Amino acid sequence: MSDEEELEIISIECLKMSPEHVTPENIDKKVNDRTIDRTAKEVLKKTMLEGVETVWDRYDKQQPACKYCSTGVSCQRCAMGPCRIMGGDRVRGVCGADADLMVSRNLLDTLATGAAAHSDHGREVVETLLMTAREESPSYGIGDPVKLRKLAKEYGIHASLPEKKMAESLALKMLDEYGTSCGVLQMAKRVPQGTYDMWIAAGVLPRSIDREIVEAMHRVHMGVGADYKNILLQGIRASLGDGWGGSMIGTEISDVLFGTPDIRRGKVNLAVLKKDRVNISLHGHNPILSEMIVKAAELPEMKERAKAVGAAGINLVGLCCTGNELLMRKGIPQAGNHLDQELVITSGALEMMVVDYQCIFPTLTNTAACYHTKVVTTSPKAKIPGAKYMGVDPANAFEQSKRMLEMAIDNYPNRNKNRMLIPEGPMEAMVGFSVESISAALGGSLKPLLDTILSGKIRGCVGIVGCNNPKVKHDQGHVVLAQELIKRDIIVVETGCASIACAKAGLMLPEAIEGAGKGLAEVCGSLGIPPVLHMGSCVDNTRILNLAAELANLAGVRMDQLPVAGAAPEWYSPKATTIASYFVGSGISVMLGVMPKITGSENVVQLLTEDIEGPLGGKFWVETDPKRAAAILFDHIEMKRKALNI
Ligand code: BF8
Repeated sequence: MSDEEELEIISIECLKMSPEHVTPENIDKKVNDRTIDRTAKEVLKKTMLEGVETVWDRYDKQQPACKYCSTGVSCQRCAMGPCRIMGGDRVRGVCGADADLMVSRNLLDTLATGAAAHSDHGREVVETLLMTAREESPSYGIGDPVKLRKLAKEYGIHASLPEKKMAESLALKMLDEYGTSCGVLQMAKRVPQGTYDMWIAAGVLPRSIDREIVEAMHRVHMGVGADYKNILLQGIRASLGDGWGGSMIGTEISDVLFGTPDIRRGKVNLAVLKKDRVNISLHGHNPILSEMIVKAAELPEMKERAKAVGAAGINLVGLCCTGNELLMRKGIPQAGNHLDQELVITSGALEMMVVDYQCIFPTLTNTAACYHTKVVTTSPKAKIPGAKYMGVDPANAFEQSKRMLEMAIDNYPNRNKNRMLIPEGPMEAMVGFSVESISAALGGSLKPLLDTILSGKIRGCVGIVGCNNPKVKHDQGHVVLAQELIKRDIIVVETGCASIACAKAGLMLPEAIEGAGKGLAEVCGSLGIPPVLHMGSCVDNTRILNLAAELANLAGVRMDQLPVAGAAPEWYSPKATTIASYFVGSGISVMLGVMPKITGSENVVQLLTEDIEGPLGGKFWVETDPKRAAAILFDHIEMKRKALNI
């Protein structure tokens, strides 16, 4: 396969909305209905005036949504169908599947998709470690040798091995966990014994990472099983295999390669784009490439080249989870979250968007075709018509990064300054809250955090995670929920697009304690930290798992006994479904702000919102109003406190 090609570049057109789409009378209302982000509003208004289509327009065009698909009672799995459950005498598909079976199989499919996406990302990270250890990828190194040694010890690797040998051995042992030969995931043993025992009793202890995903895909085949409960338990098992396996490997080994994040300051929102610089956005998920682009942008020859085309330099900005990885480790500015990705282009100020995979709109090249922006895809898994494909692997990543930067710089003179709008005023945020940096800030242990929870100054902790979804006003679900929780003395930890939303809203500054309750404000004030902590990208939800596991181990309780919960107010992706399920499977109940496609089966709803709590300790709630969601989460935390007598 060629590592470089242009794909159907001439057929890509700028997608336009019809001129009646907006009028001077309705435009401000439309913009205000779509987002709460000040900088996104400015650029969105310009975009709408220019008639360039965005995700919100496509969402509107899809309404009304199909009621069978929305409730999970349509099935596309085999050639006897497609089928729908329509009521009356049409309550089974051609094969005989009823609503419970259709809904549970569809959900298992989604959970397996999410687990596959995250875990495959983790595999690429650990393969990079293997190549680095074998000196096959000279641009990479060991960024955190302490973490390498700690993980090596956990995996039973001898401490006397030289660093590269140790890294090779660790990488091979982790890669083995993707297959089936070990039959157990090492990092799953980080949970308290009581939680581990619950997994065994419920039959959800993951045996390997890939195996659970493959078995899930086996089970969604027609005629394999007809018991919705048994089908959904496999969804939990595959999700746990991702959370305590594939995703956790992604986080831990990214730290080994690039360094474990430290607390630092960064800037967020669309105002991080710069008028006089070559703007390049790094979008997607895996830090393997973006770290090399950051390194290449430091080269004097790149700075000289930028000057030669009249630019003051190169301005790298992050988007989505790649952006979170770079913000946490390097302080690279973060331009925005999921629903900002088109706006970065429609600002008219972006020379290049480099993407790897996941959460990348397939129409980004259409958006780019309305401006001068070049889109570069880099993974053989993720080619997009109209983008330039420049295949990247750990051996060539640095060289390819240099070539991408040169192309972006050479594109700077093509910018039409008359069509450019960069909002003023980036927001500052304090970021980099890994478990290690939190522990270091507390003097080397999480015990002080546990003590403040036990004393009641902090009532508990909620992880707000996940995406944006045009069904929810952009960022509002995250921001309002976080504000309501900190008011109630609940500390909030965040990842993914949720963390970007709250950073943009100023909740990740120490001054945000002004909106917090007295106890939380006192604790965060004394430490000089915000009440809402940025813990990283979506794979970094495993940092939240580790935080909870360490607190539970310190307190001597199971995970489900902790006064903690999760929330995904604006989730859209299969990965978010998997994350929510590994939280629930780990005993941490989760609040969803968007209804999953399950309401076609009362039994599935009953299982996920009530019955699952018995064997696993966690369950789901769905509440679209973030204020009501905060009240439910607070009650849950108080109930957990009462049960612990604290
Ligand atoms: O993995 S939060 S929209 S960018 S899926 Fe995607 Fe959702 Fe954002 Fe990162 Ni996570």
